Amino acid sequence: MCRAVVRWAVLATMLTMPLGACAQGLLTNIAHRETTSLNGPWHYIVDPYETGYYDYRRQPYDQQAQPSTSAFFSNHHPADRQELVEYDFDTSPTLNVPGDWNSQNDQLLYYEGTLWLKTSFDFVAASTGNRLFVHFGAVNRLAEVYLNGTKLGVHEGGFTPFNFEVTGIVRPRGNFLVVKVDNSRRADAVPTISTDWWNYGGITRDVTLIEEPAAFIRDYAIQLKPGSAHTLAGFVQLDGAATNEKVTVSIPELGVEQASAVDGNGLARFELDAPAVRLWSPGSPRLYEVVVKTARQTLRDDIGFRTITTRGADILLNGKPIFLRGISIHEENALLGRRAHSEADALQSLNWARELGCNYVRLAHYPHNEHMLRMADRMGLLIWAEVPVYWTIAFGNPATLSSARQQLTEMVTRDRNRASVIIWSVANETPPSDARNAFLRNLIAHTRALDATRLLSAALETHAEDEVSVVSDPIGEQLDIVAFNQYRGWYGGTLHDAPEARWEIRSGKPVVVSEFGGDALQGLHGKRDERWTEEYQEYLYQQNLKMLQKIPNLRGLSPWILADFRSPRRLLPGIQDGWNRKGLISNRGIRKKAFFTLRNFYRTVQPRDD
Ligand code: GCB
Repeated sequence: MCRAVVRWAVLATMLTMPLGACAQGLLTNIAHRETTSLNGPWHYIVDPYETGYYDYRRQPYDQQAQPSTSAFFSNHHPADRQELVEYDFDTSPTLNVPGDWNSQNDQLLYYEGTLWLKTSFDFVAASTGNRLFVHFGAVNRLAEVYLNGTKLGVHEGGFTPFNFEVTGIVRPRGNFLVVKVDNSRRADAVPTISTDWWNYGGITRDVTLIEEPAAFIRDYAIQLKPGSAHTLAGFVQLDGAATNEKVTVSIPELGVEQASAVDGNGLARFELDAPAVRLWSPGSPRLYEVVVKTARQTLRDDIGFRTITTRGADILLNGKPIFLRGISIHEENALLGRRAHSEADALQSLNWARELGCNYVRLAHYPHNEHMLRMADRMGLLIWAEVPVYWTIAFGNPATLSSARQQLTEMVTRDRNRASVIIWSVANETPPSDARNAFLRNLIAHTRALDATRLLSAALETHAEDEVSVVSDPIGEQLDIVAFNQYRGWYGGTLHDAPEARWEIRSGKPVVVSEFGGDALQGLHGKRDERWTEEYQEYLYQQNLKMLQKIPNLRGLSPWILADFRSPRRLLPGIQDGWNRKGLISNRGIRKKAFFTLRNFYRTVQPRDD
């Protein structure tokens, strides 16, 4: 456990490591484990001056200092009426967890900094030998976690899960779990200081207490073996198991089962021949119950099997060429103006995408919550998943690279059993330079080592050469799909002659246009050359679609964006008012004219069997 005692000698090393290195081996498939939800109202204290470390007077990560009773995580109450204690969680207000703080209290709309949250719970384990873990779906951005005054560890990265073991710390009654959340933007973080989305702070996804046997199934992967349409291959990772402990993987519906023994690290690899397997696709999103079993535990999951490859300029799903009819989505409930976190939120976004005629969604610009991926598995939507390596992050900084690698690891570990995910994306609009190219090459190699079965991409940039739009990013060579963002008619270029525009894409690979679009205030009407009107946006879509269809290798689109979303960069009064208005659907849920333009286009390219 990454518990408190870290000496100064190693502190220097720690500073160059991602803070999240303190989080432990990730438990996956939380939905099907023995769990107790710690969601609900949590008491909170807003702490812009870091008073929670009061008279601790050292840097937050100096673990040598003894916690004083005045530190917030000690949750101390005065022993008598003499004692000075200047905080009290129990009489402080509450915020709902999961949930961002910005949308729950008007005074916190723009708040960036530290906020402490506390919940209390009683818990009696089902068996004394069992192990306990506390799991967070995501905390934006830097979380420091304490249980009953003991520091469990820290995690950095606002969109990926983490857990800490709490065996021996949980007691039957009166546990208090305190999380210091800091959402300050930082130049060396991923993402960095400047983004075009709201920096929602807080415990934005579920918090769960998990009870496991002494040796338990921590993680597993099962997919079609590359090159095969019926051999399933993967691994099971046990935690706390003795060498040779037996584990079986079965799919009862297919009548297949394979027993293996774990090695000294608790790892077992397996292969299963499943000749009767029916492949998952958007037209037929078939999921099978997969059962992973040891002598002490049975863990179930619903998993689909499909292949995703490329051949020349084609993207092949189960061996057949496919066109990705997509849309980009932020993790936001547009109608409520808050971070999305529930199944209902996921259903709203994905139903809108389906209404638009999509078979594919780009989950921008960071890993979304697991509901989105599981729902997409069930609905038959393909997914582009990405990490927030966005714009100009500190490419030369090793700690920034570690943070990006860690977020990729957590995303792939959580989602590699989801059939819907076909593309891992390592970056968005990152201007080429030696440092950036080396950074992305590192991420690409890392991602391929984590998962060799999916396609890799990144949203690249274009540049103009003699009136020709050129895509020639050297990173394209390392990717399976060359994707780029372009904003003809919004940030540059004219619309009337867009269909005649010349494009040069220096690659024979499949091309996906990962973004195009323009703002429209829903209900504002005018001529098609009047910015901010629905007619302007409609014309922009018409002309861009005509232009982009002429790109010979075009195999997909994910225009920007499904719904209006909050962004502090978007300030024009009466039009933007803190919202990026490039949505095809307004924040009141009303479809703009361009929604129907794109829907009609998708109808023309949709094959009959999909
Ligand atoms: C982009 C970014 C996206 C922005 C969008 C815009 O290129 O990738 O995050 O929100 O443009 O609206 O400018």
